[in-house]
Amino acid sequence: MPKFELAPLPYDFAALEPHIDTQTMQIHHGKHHAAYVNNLNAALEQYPEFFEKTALEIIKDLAAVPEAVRTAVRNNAGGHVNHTMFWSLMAANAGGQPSGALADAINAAFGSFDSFKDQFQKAAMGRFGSGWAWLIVDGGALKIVSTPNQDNPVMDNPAVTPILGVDVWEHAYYLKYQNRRADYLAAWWNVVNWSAVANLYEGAK
Ligand code: MN3
Repeated sequence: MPKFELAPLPYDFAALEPHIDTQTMQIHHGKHHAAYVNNLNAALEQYPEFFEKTALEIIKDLAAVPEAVRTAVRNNAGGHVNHTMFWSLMAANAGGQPSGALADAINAAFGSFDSFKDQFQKAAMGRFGSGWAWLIVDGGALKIVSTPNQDNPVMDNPAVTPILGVDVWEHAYYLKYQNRRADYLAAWWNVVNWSAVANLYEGAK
């Protein structure tokens, strides 16, 4: 069975400058994400039947994972899913605002795009320690949630679909922003790839 693999970053390490710096992207992808993939493969070595599943399928049904490796799989399959998604949700020359059905849904759910940004940023700032903030589709409705560690909203409810997520682990921002998570988040909006978010939204509806 093929093991899990680290896909190349879908753009140059410098593509998100000056908002996300090159060295952070190199270490975040080449060291942190790579470690999640390697640790996931190591955890599942004795249970190769799980290599027939996708990482997303695995984290949607962690109860099926043997207890001896369940925490390692939760953390590392979660890390693999979360980071693979995170890279795809950023791009060079991105940012701005969503359009079309996604913009309409955000306005309907949160009042306005600016109000959505405020609420999303609050969720990201309010996550104590390491974790993520997410925009998810839950039963057709848009909701903002946050998770600790490398947890993903599908671990609690496999029926939801995350369509946007931001990594608020210090490894995502410390080299450039040190302890200033708010500054990182303010810059991060400039690299959000709204067309990728809209595609996930269309698929989730
Ligand atoms: Mn990370």
